[in-house]
Amino acid sequence: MKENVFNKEAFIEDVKENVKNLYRKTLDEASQQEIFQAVSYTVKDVIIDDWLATQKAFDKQDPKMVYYMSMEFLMGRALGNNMINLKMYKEVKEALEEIGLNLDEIEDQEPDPALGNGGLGRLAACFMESLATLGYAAYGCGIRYRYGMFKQKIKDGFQVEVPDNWLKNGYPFELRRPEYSYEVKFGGYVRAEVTEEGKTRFIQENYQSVLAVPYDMPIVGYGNHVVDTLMIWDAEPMECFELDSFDKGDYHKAVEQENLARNLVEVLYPNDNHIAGKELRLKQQYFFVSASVQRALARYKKHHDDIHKLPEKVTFQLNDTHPTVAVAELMRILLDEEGLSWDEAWEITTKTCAYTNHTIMAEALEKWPIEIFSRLLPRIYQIVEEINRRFILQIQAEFPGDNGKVARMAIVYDGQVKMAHLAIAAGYSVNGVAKLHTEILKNEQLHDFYELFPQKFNNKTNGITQRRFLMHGDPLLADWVSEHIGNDWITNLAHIEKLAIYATDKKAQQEFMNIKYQNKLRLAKYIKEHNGIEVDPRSIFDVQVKRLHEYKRQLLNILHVMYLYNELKEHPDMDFYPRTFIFGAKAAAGYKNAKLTIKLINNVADVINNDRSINGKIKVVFIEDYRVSIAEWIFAAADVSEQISTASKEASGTGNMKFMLNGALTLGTMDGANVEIVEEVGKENAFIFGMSSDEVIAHERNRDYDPMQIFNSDQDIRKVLMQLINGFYSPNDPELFRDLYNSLLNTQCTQFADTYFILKDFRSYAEAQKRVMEAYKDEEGWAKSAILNIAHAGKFSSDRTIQEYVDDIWHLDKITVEV
Ligand code: F55
Repeated sequence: MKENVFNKEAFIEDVKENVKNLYRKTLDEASQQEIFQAVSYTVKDVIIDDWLATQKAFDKQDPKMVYYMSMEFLMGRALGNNMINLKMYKEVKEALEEIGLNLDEIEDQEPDPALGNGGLGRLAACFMESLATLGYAAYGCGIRYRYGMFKQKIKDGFQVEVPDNWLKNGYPFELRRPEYSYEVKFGGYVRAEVTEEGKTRFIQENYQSVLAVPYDMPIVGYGNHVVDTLMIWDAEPMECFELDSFDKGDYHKAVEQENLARNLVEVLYPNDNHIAGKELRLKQQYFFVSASVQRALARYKKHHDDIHKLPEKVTFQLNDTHPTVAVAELMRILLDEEGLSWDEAWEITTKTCAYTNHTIMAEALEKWPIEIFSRLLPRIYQIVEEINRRFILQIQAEFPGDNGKVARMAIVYDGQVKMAHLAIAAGYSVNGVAKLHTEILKNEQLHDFYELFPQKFNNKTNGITQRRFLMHGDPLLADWVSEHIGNDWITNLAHIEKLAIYATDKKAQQEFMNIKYQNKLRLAKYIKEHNGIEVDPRSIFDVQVKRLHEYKRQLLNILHVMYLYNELKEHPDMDFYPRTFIFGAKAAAGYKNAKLTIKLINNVADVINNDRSINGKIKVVFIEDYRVSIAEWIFAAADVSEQISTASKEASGTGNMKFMLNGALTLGTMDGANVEIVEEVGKENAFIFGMSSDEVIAHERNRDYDPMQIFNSDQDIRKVLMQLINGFYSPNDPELFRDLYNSLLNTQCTQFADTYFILKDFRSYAEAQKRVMEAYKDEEGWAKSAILNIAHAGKFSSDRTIQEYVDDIWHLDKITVEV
């Protein structure tokens, strides 16, 4: 295999050419944004050859491929990671430096493509990168939202949402592919027609349609010349040819159709773990799913003539229920367009689709009112009804006389279409995203389905890509790791275990702490520039960054900060190690308590940061617009990783893994993948607290938890809670935080108070925080634990996760790309 031999001069020449052709400028006249574009096009030139070669390899080697269907791909910036995976990052950095350009500054010009909310979307991005790196043929299928996740501004402590116009300067790493466009139909009605052979055909009529046009983005594998493809669909108006034949002169309909195309992909719904149930969202789902399934089948048929063998070459992985309508769309195409019988079509569909569950939160389970579903997708609804009819027969045959089962398991019930039930009935695999999560699915939430289909259920613990979250985000640490154990870890993270022998090596400990200090300086500088707050890089950086959600309990964290501050004011000479509490989080735009928690964090920050009497011992920082690019720096700078969700609620978490890989210690509950992190690194190298998931589930079942008892018996907690409603942190509006207080202590209705057990876990959390402080004072002990965390992070590579998907679910063939 030919290695990419990097030629500095040629690269720089190419950049200059691009600046000239794109902007009619010389390099020194060009802006940083223009230089970013020019460098990106130069890098894209390199990628294109591998991309072509990969497609050739697909054609020749005919591997089985996965279509990873996801409403969200939270890719983060591409330029830096593409260069890393092309193994040219350092060379380009040097070459640019020689002509007076700074690569960090250039990378900083790229908008973060934020076509996702949080964990689920970022997981999809990590999976694509691992698929390419491991040499598997994969397509990511998603939506090219005109506006991604909103940008967050903090004004007077409140979150303000600003549209994310990520395409405004043009995005250099995408390729429009109009030749692969497909029509997608909505609405109208279904007419049944009997053919000459006596078969019934179903024809959708009087529908509106849009043209789905794909944009391809390259997914570059690490050092293997494999370039997979993320295809994201844009919606364009149809060229009205349908109107010519059918509704000639229907001006109104033409306008409607055009509006449909315009609105369809306008914006990503900014909710995580919560369903808004909007009709437009169902349209988005069917739109990208229909187009993707059509493209997948067209590709298959180009190379194969027996549609019955589709499952030998194609698998559709459904990232949560959002793309589950794929099941019915595949059935529709097989029945109505390929002319197969129901049994043939079902046989193929149930060997092709597999489903991943990402949450047990009830409010995140997708259900569509029949009225909306059947009006928008009339033919798809008929098919879902028939799947449901047969599924109910199966339930009744398996559990005769148990009507509860039908009520709980039916796909269409109570006026609603239940997407998870459809995904499980039709999928050949159902997986959770961490061991504990999968157990809860089997034993609690999906227990009925587990009894019916035990063989479908399996676990795939999430992972993250070390190429982005160590090599790119933390280059000092990455180089240090390589100096000690070589660089096998880059493509096989299990090898990072070899670092363990350095955990007790004094020199290594010093070097590690020094690297952490450099990363803290980098973040402190950013905080000074963006927040105007001085933070001490020698203080403990205690970090909670993730979406804002009540179950993630940012409120527990900030209440504890309020408590610590009270303690410090009361006992100024108490034993205390300086702490910097760092938060970053976006709240869904309509989520009141989440937004109020952001305001609380900012108000607490204001009071504490400006109280000179505590000598800067506590600082609180809320980082505005938390996103992938700044996340990379935050993980690198963290000492403590806050993973404090109510046990049983966080399906996995992936931030926890990114912190671990960067040598931060976990302060967390036994929830999600924290359980497996502790299993790998040992309880003594983490700070675990709080109720177990079994305890939480038992309290929920028995409804026997009363936060008022805790309020009445614990005066420190009482003092903190009173500060929420006595104006201590909001003198001009003492009632401001009343809703947060009520969420913890609703005096009218104690049963619905503190649903996330914040007061219940408070003492145990505070005690764990004390252990953190004690541990940090012992610098050598801390460094040892941190190094052991890195050394035991091997399991949490998304390469490992993907290999498990391949072995147990997808059964893909590896490809090799010759260049
Ligand atoms: C987005 C939209 C809807 Cl409608 C529902 C959920 C989401 C979403 O973003 N969910 C999400 O991020 N779930 C997370 O998935 C991660 C990857 O598996 C898990 O690590 C995490 O625990 C889970 O909350």
